[in-house]
Amino acid sequence: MALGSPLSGDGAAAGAVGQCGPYTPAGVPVKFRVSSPDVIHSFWVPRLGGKVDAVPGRINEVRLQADRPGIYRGLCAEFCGAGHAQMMLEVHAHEASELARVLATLPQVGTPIDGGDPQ
Ligand SMILES: [Cu+2]
Repeated sequence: MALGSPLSGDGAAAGAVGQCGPYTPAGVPVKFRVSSPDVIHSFWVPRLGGKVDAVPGRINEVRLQADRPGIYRGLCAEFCGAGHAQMMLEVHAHEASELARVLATLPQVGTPIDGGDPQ
C-alpha cells in the first residue's frame, strides 16, 4: 500500500508521511491521497473513518480527523496477497502547535505520489 503525502486543500491541514506512518495534526481534517504500486489494497484506520481503495494508476482521496493526539492503528482491509497480514500502519496525531517540531525530528522518506510538493 502506498500512501501519498496528505495534502492541504478545501480547509484540510497538511500532514506528512514519516518513517512509521502518517503524522497529522489533531482536531483538523486531513486529506489522504491513496494509490498503489502493485495490486488493489484498502487503506483503513477504523477509529478515524472510512476505508478507501488503493488502486494502481489511480489516486483516491479520503478525509480523516483524529480528534485527540494519539496513535491510531490502521491496516489494509482488502486481501492483497502473501504480505497482507503484515500491512499495518500507525497514524500519529499531534497537537497542531507541536507537529512541525515532531516532524523535524523524523527522517523523511518517500515521495509524494503525484511527484509534487506537499502543500
Ligand atoms: Cu492487503
